[in-house]
Amino acid sequence: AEEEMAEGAWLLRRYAFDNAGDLLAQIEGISATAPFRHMVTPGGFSMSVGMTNCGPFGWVTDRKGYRYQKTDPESGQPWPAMPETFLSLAIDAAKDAGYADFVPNACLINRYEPGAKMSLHQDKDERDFTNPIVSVSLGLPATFQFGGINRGDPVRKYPLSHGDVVVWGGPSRLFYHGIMPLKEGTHDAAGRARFNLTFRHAAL
Ligand code: MD3
Ligand code: FE
Repeated sequence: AEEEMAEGAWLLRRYAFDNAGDLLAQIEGISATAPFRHMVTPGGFSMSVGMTNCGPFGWVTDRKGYRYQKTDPESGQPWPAMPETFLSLAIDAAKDAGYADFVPNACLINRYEPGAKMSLHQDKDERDFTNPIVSVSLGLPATFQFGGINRGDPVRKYPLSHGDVVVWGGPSRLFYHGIMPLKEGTHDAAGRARFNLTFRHAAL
């Protein structure tokens, strides 16, 4: 079942459902090497979402700004490798949504515990906005907010559940989006958390 949420944005419901157990086990392995941490924004606020990365590049924020880098600032080591299952899932989903040449080189892993949220923002730290972003939701459900190209555009809400995949390309690539505070709950496979993988092409 697929739905076009906006021009270029495809919601592939339950696309990753059968791989979810494997993806969660890989997240556990990655976070044993590169633990989830609450990064600080340039404005000095600690994010409520815990984050880590895998792949050649990782997204980080600190007082100096938002950027992609090859090493984990906590350890100075390269980020853990991107598992083959992550890479093939992202490539397959992008292809099914009409983006045939997408090969991600960065995977940000977000961990939401009840109460955690992500305020309305645009993803514009990448170099080439012709590449889509692929996102995979796992664990507890969340309410996703999806606006438009301007901050003041009307916002629609979508539930995102365990195994849902969204491919964001075309005009939607720069649309404002966010996640409402996670509701309390326990998921059978993921526990008291929601995980989101975002696959991107970070640098040329
Ligand atoms: C729409 N993450 O990491 S995934 C992020 O659920 C982020 O953790 C949210 O926004 C999360 O930047 C939302 C859905 C998503 C990801 C990237 C997008 C939606 C997007 C890029 C452009 C437009
Ligand atoms: Fe985002």
